[in-house]
Amino acid sequence: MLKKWSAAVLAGALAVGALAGCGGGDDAGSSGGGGDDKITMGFSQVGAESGWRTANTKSIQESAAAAGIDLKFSDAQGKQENQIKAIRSFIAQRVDVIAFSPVVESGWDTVLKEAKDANIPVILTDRSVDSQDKTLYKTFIGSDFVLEGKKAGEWLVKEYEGKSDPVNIVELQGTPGAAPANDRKAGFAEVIKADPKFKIVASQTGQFTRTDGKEVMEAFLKSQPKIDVLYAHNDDMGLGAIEAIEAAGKKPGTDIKIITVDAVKDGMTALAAGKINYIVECSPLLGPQLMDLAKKVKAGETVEQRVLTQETTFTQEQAKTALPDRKY
Ligand code: GZL
Repeated sequence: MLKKWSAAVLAGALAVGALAGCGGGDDAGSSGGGGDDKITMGFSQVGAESGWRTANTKSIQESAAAAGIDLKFSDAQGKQENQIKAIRSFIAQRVDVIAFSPVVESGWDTVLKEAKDANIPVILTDRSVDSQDKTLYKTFIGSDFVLEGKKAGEWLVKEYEGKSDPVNIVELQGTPGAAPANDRKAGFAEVIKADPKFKIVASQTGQFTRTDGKEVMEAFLKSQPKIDVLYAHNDDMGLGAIEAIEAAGKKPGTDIKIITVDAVKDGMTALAAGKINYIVECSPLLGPQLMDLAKKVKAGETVEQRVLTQETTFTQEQAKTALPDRKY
């Protein structure tokens, strides 16, 4: 009898131990803790709206693989609600780190607080948020979009130095509410306001896409008696606008000077061909630095609150030289 009892107790103890181990294993596996060093990152991407975004996604996916980081990647198709859903799913999956490029600046505090309460660090990449509570994310790695807008304005001021005739500018804005759209607009306006000959006669979103950039430029060409300059917040909208300008029988880069931002290969090709006059670079190659930051954050190391990406500008001549080596 005693033997039967002890066997039953032993079997029960083993069963309980296994369950606990399984529960612990689940936690350990999903949270990456318990000696399992592999980091799991949940990444929510804006979408696939432009050549820049495609290059950015490639950089993140390739860098995660190279860093041995398990990447759960979600494409939000340009919708904030999809990003919020993805972040909540990452929290439920107990990933080690959440990273995302916020499609717009506002409306993130609630879900970022949920991540903080779940003790999952968040890294912002590419675009930032307007949350006042800086403890809601560990760091933001991306460009200075206001400076990019200023660089575009500074080129224009130099281009028209010494001239007094009015310069009519049309502007293709990025996605409404997105940090690059808000800031590139502000930086450009700040520089050109110094000289009253510069006038933005029309400004409208082209959603960072070629299709919308072309459609809006067609409307500008119909509504504006005289357009001297196009300032597009990214290459893709500028390339769409070039199609509209050529269809209207005008020469892009000559009849209408064009300034864009990004410096993706198609934009640089148009710049080298003289269809764009100046491009301000915005690097999408954020993957390697993001993975380094994720490892530091996971290891509990302190990281700088703001990591600024280094970038430059290109004239038509510089584009001809740079094109062969462009990575994106
Ligand atoms: C900028 C990035 C912008 C690019 C666009 O960092 O968020 O979004 O300039 C892209 O091409 O769509």
